Formats: sequence, C-alpha cells, structure tokens
Amino acid sequence: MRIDILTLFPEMFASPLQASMIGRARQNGLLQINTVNIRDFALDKHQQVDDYPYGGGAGMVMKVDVLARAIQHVKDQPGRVVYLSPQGQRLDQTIVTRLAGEDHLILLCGHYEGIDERAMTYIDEEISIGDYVLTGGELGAMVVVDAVSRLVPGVLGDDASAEDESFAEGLLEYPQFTRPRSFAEMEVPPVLLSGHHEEIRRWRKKLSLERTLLKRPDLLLNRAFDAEEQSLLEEILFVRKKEKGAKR
Ligand code: 4H4
Repeated sequence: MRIDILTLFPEMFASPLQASMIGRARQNGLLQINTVNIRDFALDKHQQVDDYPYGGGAGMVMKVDVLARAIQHVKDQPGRVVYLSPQGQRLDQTIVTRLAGEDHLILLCGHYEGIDERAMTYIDEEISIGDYVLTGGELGAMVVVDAVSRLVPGVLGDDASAEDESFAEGLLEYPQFTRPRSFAEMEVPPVLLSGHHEEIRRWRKKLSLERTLLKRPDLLLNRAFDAEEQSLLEEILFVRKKEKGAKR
C-alpha cells in the first residue's frame, strides 16, 4: 500500500514512521509512506501557502492553487484523497477497514482556518478524528496511517491478528490475562486454563458482549446478533436482572 501525506510539517512524521511495526513494514516493502511538503508547490518567491480570507475574518486559508499542484503531483498513480478536518466524517473502524482496501491513499493535512473551498473538488472524502480542533491535521493523518497500516496483511506480524480485536466484529475485545496465574489473590478465570478451546471461545464472546453492553451500548444498537450471541445476551441480562433483584 502507498500512502502520501501532504503536510506543511513533514518533520512531524520522521520518527513516528520509523518506529515499531510501521517502520518494519516500510523496510519490508509492505508499506510505502511518503511525506510531501505542501510548501514545495508554492511557486512564488515567498512560497506562500495561505492567504487572508476573501470577505475578511480571522485566520488564514490554504491556497487552492498550491493544494491542487501538490495533489496532482502525488496522483502520478490513481489514489483516494482524504482531507483531515474537524468537519469530516468521524473516523471509526469501518472507515479504517474501507481505507485499508485502497492501493493508494493521499492524506491532506489541513491547517489554519482550513482550505479554499475550491480545493474540495480535488478531495474524495473528509475525515475527522474527533470533535475538537487541532493545530493541524498531522495528528489526524498519523492516526489514519496507524489504524490503516495495521490492517495491511503482514504488518501486524504472524502472532497478532486484527480479527478479534475491539471493533473487529462491532464489539469490544474480551478481557486478557497472562502470567502470573495468581496475583494479589486475583486468579485467572479457570476456563482460560482449561484447554477447552470451544468453551474459551464462547466465554470470550460472552465477555465481549457483556463489556460492550456495559461500556459502549451504542455499538449494539444497530448490530444484528446471531443465534449464539442472542443466547449469550439472554444469559447476561438474566444474571444482571437477578443481581439487581438481590440488591433490592
Ligand atoms: C482544518 C481546523 C479545518 C479547522 C483545521 C478547519 C482535525 C480533526 C483538525 C487543523 C485544521 C485542524 N483534523 N480531525 N479534528 N475551518 N484539524 O482539527 O474546516 O473547521 O482531523 S475548519
């Protein structure tokens, strides 16, 4: 997968893109991630990338001619242009999974008060990483690169998988335990030590449903449940009802 990041601050990406699994994936050729300095496409002698808004008002607006040249430069191969801004669709794992299916992503990091509206004609979609305003879209681009890269086959490495993690099935991940078996009188759930893989799978599915119901019930609102999940939810709700009754 090729990712081009259009930014005014390429230096922000230097070490994060060399670290950990993303750095390794770049070395293995699984990921081709380039930073492109938008300022290189400002052709005037002052390399002006922004200007005062027509109609007055505070802040500066990024210039459409500069952005158009930068985008056209990286579209030597077809690619999907994603603009990071607070006005975009909120990033979630569904969007991440869709973007991970692209061969070439172009991430445009917005700045100042945003970009000249005419630049939107060169943009395929606008994505926000949350309802807050950052100093620049670079951190948004980093979040997209990280979340998308880990879904590229081979990036997570052999022993990790993206299949049953949080959000993978629209549920939060089940609780994890590792050695020591006993700590401060807290034991590992016996089922995990039983070696019964089917019982472990069912226990994990139940705990995923339970903690999603507890922490993020919104994720369950529009989700269809298979027969097993319906049965597990009935078990969970039955126990919770009993507990509530006992407390009265
Ligand atoms: C862009 C600020 C657009 C305001 C910016 C606008 C985010 C975010 C972000 C620097 C840039 C800000 N990027 N998710 N949240 N005028 N970027 O805050 O369109 O509102 O990704 S504007």
